[in-house]
Amino acid sequence: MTRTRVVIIGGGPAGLLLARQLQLAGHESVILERQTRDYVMARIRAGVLEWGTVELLRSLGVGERMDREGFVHDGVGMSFSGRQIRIDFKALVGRSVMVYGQTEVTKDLYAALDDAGVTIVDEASDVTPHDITADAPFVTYSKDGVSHRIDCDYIAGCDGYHGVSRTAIPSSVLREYERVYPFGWLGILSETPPVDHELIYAHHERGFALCSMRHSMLSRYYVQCSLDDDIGDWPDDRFWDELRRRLPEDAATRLVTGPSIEKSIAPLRSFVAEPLRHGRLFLAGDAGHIVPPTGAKGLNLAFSDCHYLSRGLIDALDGGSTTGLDEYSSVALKRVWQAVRFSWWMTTLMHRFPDTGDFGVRLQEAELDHLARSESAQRSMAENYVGLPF
Ligand code: FAS
Ligand code: PHB
Repeated sequence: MTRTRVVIIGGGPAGLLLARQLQLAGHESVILERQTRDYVMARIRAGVLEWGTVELLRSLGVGERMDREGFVHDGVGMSFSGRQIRIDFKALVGRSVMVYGQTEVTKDLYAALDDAGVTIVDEASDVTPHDITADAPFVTYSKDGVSHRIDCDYIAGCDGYHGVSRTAIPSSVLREYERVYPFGWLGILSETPPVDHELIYAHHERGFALCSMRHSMLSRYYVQCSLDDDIGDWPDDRFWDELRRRLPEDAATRLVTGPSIEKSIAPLRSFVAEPLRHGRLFLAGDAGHIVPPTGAKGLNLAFSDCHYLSRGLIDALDGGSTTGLDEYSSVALKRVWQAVRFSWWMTTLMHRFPDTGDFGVRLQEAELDHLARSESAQRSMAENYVGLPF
């Protein structure tokens, strides 16, 4: 293919969703993905879908397996100082979240795009956007040692934090806002029953822990760890012991352990690039922003970006207004910063920082005590966690 309407760089959730939105509106796109399909499918990442994301996936005809195999959660547990409270999303804001792994969403999107015959080039290397401020941009790439060029109307940079798209925006134009956290998350996947029917976010003097799940016999757990740690420092027994120590007693007693089938350490950062547009190049998802996973926002933000970007692209490709594209960056960033704030709030509330100190711990405990007592504080957390309106 030498010409298409939109070249999408990156075949992760953002790129796949955008291609689906364009395809259903009758517009052609091409996805250029650096990795193999198996590699992309094997990545274990997010686990919680905001309700807006659930409704968006359903509207795009890719929600059927999610509705069959996902778990609707009406609340979440927060443990601290040996006690556990429940934030009841359903009662507080009338909405829930869906526990359904990003891996599964990715599989569902790939299946729908393959069925529709959308062009996805896997193992595309040296993907490079060109003439992004001209009216006729194009993208070059190599595949199996052969160089290719695709002319297009627009380029969507959906290639994640380490992608090429953001670097195509001149440093004189791009402004970056960043906060790097002094710890990481060590995550494991185990074929064991989850410790509870809902997620538990645990604040503990030894550090943060999170109990999540993928289904009734597949649990996902995280403990805060040092950035100096590597996987070799955390044999399974050490992980399970540490997780137990950070959980409330009843949960620790219920915990069913087993061999890890996946283990990884992820660094935590808050990052936003502005603007999310330069000429005919648009950034969506992790290519434009990163949030610490504490608020379960990263994947969901990628989808709200695509919600805004697809509307702008479809209007423009239909020969209509470019207002949606002209407003994309400011509209998307308004929601991005709300998610950045909430993810920062959850992270600073629940983790032990090197400089937290005794005063800082008392502040965290006071904030958690306020959350336990105040319905308005719980409502604020609930409306952010289930997802602010698109
Ligand atoms: P992605 O990074 O998912 O996809 C980008 C795609 O572009 C990749 O497939 C990559 O191979 C491809 N690409 C990169 N450079 C390219 C190039 N030059 N040419 C072509 N293709 C290129 N979010 C949560 O909400 N909860 C979590 O628990 C959570 N855990 C995470 C754990 C880890 C280790 C990481 C890295 C992220 C995690 N996230 C989590 C965030 C994550 O889910 C992202 O928000 C989500 O994947 C964003 O999707 P995309 O924007 O599509 O970016
Ligand atoms: C997960 O299940 O992987 C998960 C859930 C909630 C988070 C982060 C990760 O905040």
